Amino acid sequence: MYVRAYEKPKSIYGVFERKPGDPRTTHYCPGCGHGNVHKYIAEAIDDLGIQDRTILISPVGCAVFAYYYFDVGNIQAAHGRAPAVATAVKRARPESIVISYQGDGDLAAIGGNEILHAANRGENITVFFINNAIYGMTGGQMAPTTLPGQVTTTTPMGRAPEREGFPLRVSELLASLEGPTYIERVALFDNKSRMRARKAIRKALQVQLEGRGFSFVEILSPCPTGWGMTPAQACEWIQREMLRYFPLGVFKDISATRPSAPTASHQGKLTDLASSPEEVLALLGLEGVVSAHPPWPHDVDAPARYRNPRIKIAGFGGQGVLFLGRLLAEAGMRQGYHVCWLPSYGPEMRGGTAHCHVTISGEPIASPLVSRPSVLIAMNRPSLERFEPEVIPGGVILYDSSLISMPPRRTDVEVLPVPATRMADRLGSAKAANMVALGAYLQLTHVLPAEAVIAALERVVEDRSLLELNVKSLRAGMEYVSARREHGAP
Ligand SMILES: Cc1ncc(C[n+]2csc(CCOP(=O)(O)OP(=O)(O)O)c2C)c(N)n1
Ligand code: SF4
Repeated sequence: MYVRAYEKPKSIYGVFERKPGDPRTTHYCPGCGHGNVHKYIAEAIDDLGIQDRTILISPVGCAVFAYYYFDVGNIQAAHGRAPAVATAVKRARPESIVISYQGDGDLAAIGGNEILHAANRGENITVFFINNAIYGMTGGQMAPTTLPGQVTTTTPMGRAPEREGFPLRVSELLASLEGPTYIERVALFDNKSRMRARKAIRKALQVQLEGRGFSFVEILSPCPTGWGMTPAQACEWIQREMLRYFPLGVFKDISATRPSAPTASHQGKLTDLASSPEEVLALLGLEGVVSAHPPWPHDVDAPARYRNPRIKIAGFGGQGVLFLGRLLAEAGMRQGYHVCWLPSYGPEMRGGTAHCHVTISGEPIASPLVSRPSVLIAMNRPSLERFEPEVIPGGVILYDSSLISMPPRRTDVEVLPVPATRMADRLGSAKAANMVALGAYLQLTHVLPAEAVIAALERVVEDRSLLELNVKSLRAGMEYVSARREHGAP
């Protein structure tokens, strides 16, 4: 009788689309530990019967292509951010099994902060940390885990602790926190150590499955290419050199005593809050003010070219550009649109630009970033100079002509100069220039009724005289555009 003694885990694809020429060979170098770890994770997923609900977050590093191998839900995170993404996924979908898969550059260098806080919060996620003491993908630079004396492309004379510090023992560091449940360091250098790694990987997933909190397995893993060794030499090097700095073992395991909480209260709460539009509105104090299920679009008055604007608002810090953006977004929300407001607190110089991104749309918004705005509201010259090139052809540039003497150079956009600061100054305070600009924008495009903005203003501006000044300035901006039109301007 034929008995199949060995079978590929179901959770690993049979062919790897990334390599059309040789779709059964991985992109990893011969002898690389990533392959072993992939196999052990996939076996554990199969054994635990969690393939349909596993979501693997792959890092930036050699494992960036993990999604070509794992037949599970996959997300690829920005460098070092996998624990943050894993946190979000787990909290949004507590029933899923979430794996953060990271190298030592990704986890211990650029992502050092992320892992510390995810562990400290005791997120019910599993992190597999591939410590190969080097940045493999980028050609063998020093990592935080590089050994003293180890030669890398950035430490050609060997890592000197007095210059580059000591290797970071991440497992020991995390085990000192209260948050984590299970932390173990394993290695891949012979069959016995590999079987130990396999067991630890399985246990870590089991801990998560039972809802017992943060589980973490550090795997000392060969990188023959980065180390300039054969696969066999790399295994010997782990045993001979790495174990001296990175002793194996369980550094923390309270899985037997930590209560099982599949929807731990701190995770459940967020999910509950976000679970219905009504609850989101209640959270914002807008229940009864905005319909949770409005019909849209409302912008029947707006000419087609102005609809669904993607807006960038920029000016000096203190000109109220972030507030202007928030107000627009809230007014849009009151009208039943999908909206997004993203402030940018860049490392601007004093006197430079502060800006925000606002999207108002009849459709769900994929990205909060507005890199090609259809509307630019520029409140000072540096902002105009910086963002004018980004505006899409046919877009709108509205600028404060009392502060910007050089008009935009673009001829393929609609330009609206508004002496916002001067007008606001005459009305009582130059600080209300943002409202003049907003009024002008609304009157030009009709994307939102002024009443929606005034309702939003009433909610956030408590001081009566300030509210009056803001409303007056908004109306002045609207009248300015109407008057221009009467004088023949578009
Ligand atoms: C923001 C950012 N900074 C730097 C890089 C370059 N980069 C790509 S992978 C990597 C390090 C990868 O090393 P490691 O996490 O140890 O994974 P390995 O490749 O060894 O598996 C770096 C620095 C990048 N892609 N993005
Ligand atoms: S460079 Fe190192 S970590 Fe990357 S695939 Fe090759 S052996 Fe593996």
